[in-house]
Amino acid sequence: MTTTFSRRSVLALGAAAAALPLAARSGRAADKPTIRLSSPASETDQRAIALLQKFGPAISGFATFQPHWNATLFKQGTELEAIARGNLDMAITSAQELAVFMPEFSIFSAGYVHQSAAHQVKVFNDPLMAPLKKKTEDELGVKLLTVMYLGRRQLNLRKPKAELTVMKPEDLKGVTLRMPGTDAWQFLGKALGANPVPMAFTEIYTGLQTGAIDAQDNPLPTVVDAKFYEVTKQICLTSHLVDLNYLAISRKLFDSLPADQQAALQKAADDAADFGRQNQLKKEEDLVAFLKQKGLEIYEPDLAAFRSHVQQAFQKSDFASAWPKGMLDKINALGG
Ligand code: KDO
Repeated sequence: MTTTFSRRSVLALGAAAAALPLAARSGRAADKPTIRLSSPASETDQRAIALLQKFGPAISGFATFQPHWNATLFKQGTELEAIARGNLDMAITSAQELAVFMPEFSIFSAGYVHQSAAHQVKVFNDPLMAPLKKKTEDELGVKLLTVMYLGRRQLNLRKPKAELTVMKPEDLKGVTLRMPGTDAWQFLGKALGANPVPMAFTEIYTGLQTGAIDAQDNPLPTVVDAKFYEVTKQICLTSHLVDLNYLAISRKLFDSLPADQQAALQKAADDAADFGRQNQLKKEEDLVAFLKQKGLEIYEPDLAAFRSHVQQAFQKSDFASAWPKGMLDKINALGG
């Protein structure tokens, strides 16, 4: 079951939570706060490893990092609301979840916009992001610390290639493709040519195993980490979204820290993101061979057909009308 929440209710909560004294919000000891993060990712995901090995130790002098993986603390898609309410301190959020409150973030859910991990970093650090970051802080009470590389999303299907070969969007007609629950995600699934259905990340394995869904679209490192290769037969390398997450923190918590601790926490976030990015990029290279050894058929479709189909769908969509004028051109210019 995918949980969503109304924009208005959470924005109102954001203002309320910002008024609460920090200790009351988190129940933390006044001296060394415990910073709780909730994520649907597993503890062996490269983003988790990076936070455990780099972020936690780097802030341990002044805060205790307490991550909760596999959506065990908050369901996927409810973390931003939890931070806005003052019930959670950090999350690994996404442009698609932010787009629920600020439609302009949907520009990063449009297929084939970001070209690479390096492009993501350039865009996140470019002045074009300033209004989006400010709006996220002002309206949600959430500070976007840094951009994390999730990987290139690929089509991962239950059926073997002999039964279903996906070369162009038309081949996905009638294929039930699980996508995360927000509108922007569902639209991407539709833009690919499939029949998108909402399902929480933690339910994908069973969905593939039982046939409730025909396919999912996570990057190769996730296919391995979540063992989706055990219940699927092929991967069609659409690379339809060079996907990212944002490491997010309660603005109230961040602002409560003295300047030196704010700087240390920011550096810890950036260092962890860099560490995770390099490891995730290496895994993406290495895992094609691993997955072929596991018996999966891996092939490239007609990328031009997918790119034009997806880009045209987004350009004509209501999402595009929410994108700040000229922003797509600026993003493209940063891609080189
Ligand atoms: C997913 O649900 O497919 C997704 O990849 C969406 C991402 O934004 C992120 O939430 C991710 O799941 C989780 O971190 C699990 O890897």
